[in-house]
Amino acid sequence: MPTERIRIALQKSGRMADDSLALLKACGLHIAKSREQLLCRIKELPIDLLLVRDDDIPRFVSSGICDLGIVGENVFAEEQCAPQPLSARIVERLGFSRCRLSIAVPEGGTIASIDALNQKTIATTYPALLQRFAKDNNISVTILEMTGSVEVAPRLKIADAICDIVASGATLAANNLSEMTTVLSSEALLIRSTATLSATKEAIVTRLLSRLRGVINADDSKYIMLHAPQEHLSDIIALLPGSESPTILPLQGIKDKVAVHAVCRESVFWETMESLKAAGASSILVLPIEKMMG
Ligand code: PRT
Ligand code: ZN
Repeated sequence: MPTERIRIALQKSGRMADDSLALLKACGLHIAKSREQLLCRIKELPIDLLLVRDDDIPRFVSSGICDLGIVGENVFAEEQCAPQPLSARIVERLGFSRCRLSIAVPEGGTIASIDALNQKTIATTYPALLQRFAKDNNISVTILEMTGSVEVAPRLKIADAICDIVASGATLAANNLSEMTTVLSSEALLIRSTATLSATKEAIVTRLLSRLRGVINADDSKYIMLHAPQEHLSDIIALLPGSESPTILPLQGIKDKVAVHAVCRESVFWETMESLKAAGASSILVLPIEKMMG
């Protein structure tokens, strides 16, 4: 009997495609991929990748065509906000493709508050999320549903405001629009179907998730090494951001100093290094961590 394999839905091309593949690669899934292929087989593990449009990913997962999917929170939340939500749930927040769904209004216009949006027309590709926002804010809006180029709607006088994805803000600025409020903060998500998987498939998912969490945690963590005078050791350890008990090692031929090694689970900023130096630390090294487990 052939071994059961799990199938993961990923964006084929677009803003999330490269980062989604890079994350899986960091988990040891090597993809001999030609972008034209719809289905890619992973050699090392019983996993196949289905490369599709991002909009189709939640449905592929909820219907069981795929067991997992990587999709933007904006796309997933819009589906879950619709009258008939899908049978899929979030397994892990992946930290890339960060953006926000925001309401933007013409610069220098008359709409300066959420209340002022009442009875106005708002163009969007996210009608369900916009409707929920209006309800939560006790306003009534006319939703003009568009499939793209939402930012041109106010200039065309077909809408008073827009509700669209913003990342750097450059698109809004180029269209003389200013961001008024955030409807949803978004990042890439790993989602799965709410249906029960076979024990074999569940074991593959568990193994992949453990690797994935290892990569995500490692991304936020740094390995820090420094020399510390014995007399200031406790002050220096207290300055290490988000570290568990550090390793203290003797230094050959030096009695009053030790080497301190620690995994810091938060970013190590220049300010932290300056404070460590001011507290007496020397030879401070901050190294990236590729993978973590346990
Ligand atoms: O072809 P397919 O349907 O798969 O892709 P798509 O064209 O629908 O989506 P794509 O590739 O543009 O984006 C995929 C996902 O990336 C989105 O669903 C978001 O989760 C996330 N993401 C991150 C963004 C952006 N940043 C982004 N800047 N999605 C869209 N934009 C667009 C936005 O619509 C607006 O037009 O970029 C413009 C705003 O960008 P700034 O930097 O000018 O503010
Ligand atoms: Zn899309």
